[in-house]
Amino acid sequence: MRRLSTPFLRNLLNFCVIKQQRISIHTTMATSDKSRIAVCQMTSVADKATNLSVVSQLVKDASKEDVQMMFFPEACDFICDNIKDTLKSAEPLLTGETVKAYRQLAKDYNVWLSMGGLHEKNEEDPSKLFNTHVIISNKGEIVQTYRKLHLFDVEIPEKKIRLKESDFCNPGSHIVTPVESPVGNIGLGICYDLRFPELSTSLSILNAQILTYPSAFTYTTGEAHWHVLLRSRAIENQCYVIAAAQVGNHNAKRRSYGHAVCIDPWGSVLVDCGEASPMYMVAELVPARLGDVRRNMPVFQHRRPQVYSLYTLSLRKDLLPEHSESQEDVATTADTKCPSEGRIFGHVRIPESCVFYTSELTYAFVNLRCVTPGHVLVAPIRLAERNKDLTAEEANDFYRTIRLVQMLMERVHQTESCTVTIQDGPDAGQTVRHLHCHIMPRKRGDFIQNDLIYLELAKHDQFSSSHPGKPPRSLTEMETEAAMLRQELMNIPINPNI
Ligand code: AMW
Repeated sequence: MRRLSTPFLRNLLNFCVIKQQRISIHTTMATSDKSRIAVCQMTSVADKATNLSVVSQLVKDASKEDVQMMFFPEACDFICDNIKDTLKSAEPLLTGETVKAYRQLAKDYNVWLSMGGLHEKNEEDPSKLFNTHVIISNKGEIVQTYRKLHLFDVEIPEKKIRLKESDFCNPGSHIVTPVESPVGNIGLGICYDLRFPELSTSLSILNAQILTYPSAFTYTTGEAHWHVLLRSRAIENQCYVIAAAQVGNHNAKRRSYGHAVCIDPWGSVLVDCGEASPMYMVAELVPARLGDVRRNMPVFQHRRPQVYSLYTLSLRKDLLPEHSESQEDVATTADTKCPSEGRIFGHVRIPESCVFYTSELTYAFVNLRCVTPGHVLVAPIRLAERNKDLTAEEANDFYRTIRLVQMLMERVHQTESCTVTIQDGPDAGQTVRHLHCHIMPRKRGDFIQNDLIYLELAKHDQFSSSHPGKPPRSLTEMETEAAMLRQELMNIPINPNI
């Protein structure tokens, strides 16, 4: 007979006692003004089939409670006790069986799912995977993916903690736009990311209403920091925070803290799964609650983006000047104040300090909002709105400059690929009525599907009440990048073919 303590049997037995709780928070609101979510907790093991059966059962049970979305923890696909098995068990997201099964569950039970960080197989580099959070709609479509930016590389010898995620994982390279879901706009993070307020603040500036941190927090750090950090992220960003969690012993080496929670924008813990497993709890999210908290304490209106750049994409931080009083005077973003001097770019002017190359008829400058690090723009000096408006000489010069700048960016960013694109006309996404070419350095696998860059390009400077676009960079950051590019340009050998 198999011992009952094997993870497989333990999980099966636990199903008999899945605990559930309905929490009703703002009973005065009409039902349509609320949405319902379930936050889940489980104890993943090395066996994928076992974990999938736990996930399936949780989805089946919680879907009876009229929830629109369910949140599962990091590593809900599996947790192995060694790197070799971890790499072997990883699957590509688009073709892997595990995500396929999650997509089917979402469809079958008509529920949105937040899954992972999952172990995403990196087909380009089998020695390292990505830790990827996947959002699946109730139609079974993958609507967003986010690769963990901050890897958990921590060693506390006296507490016998050693987890080095970077041994087998590559970090993601960008923040992704919050997902518009039936329960609100969801900003994506994963576990250790919750320690970095830069990420959550960037997401809330991008109009996240919910911050998610699917986690597998270690017991020791969880006991000390879990609730306080999550409540802080909720309070400072005035967002709901939903953090699904792993709990208990996964193997002889690893134990997770649990306490999957949903926290409201005032910082109150609405539900807490404690240390039970598997487990889910239902919470109601009330949009009006967000409005009340944000109105009564308008911290986002009080922020000083001129003083600190939140979306720090600067390439050479070592070149950033020391802070001085005078910097505050000049540190303004190019679209909030329009300098009277500089190059015309549609309705704004680009300060000379942000221009890094000028030819006879064309100029190149750094971007206010970058889709990828090193996203720069090339435009004709004369205000020509469309491609067809260029003279033959301008067109020649424009294209020659594009080629030169692409060469420069590939050199600086050590890549051989760039997305080079013109959105020509409003229906093609042009927002600035002055012809310009986007040059975006690319890295292998930087987007889960290569063409998703176009989705981010479409969104990065689209403003609406529900979507404010990416936060602008500070003038200091842009000037620093432009100065560096000017310098690098001098190192490019003159190519007579350009
Ligand atoms: W379009 O959507 O018109 O193809 O792209 C406009 C681009 O211009 C965006 O990438 C946006 O970030 C950039 N941009 C807008 N205003 C400025 C500015 N003042 N300085 C630099 N880049 C800007």
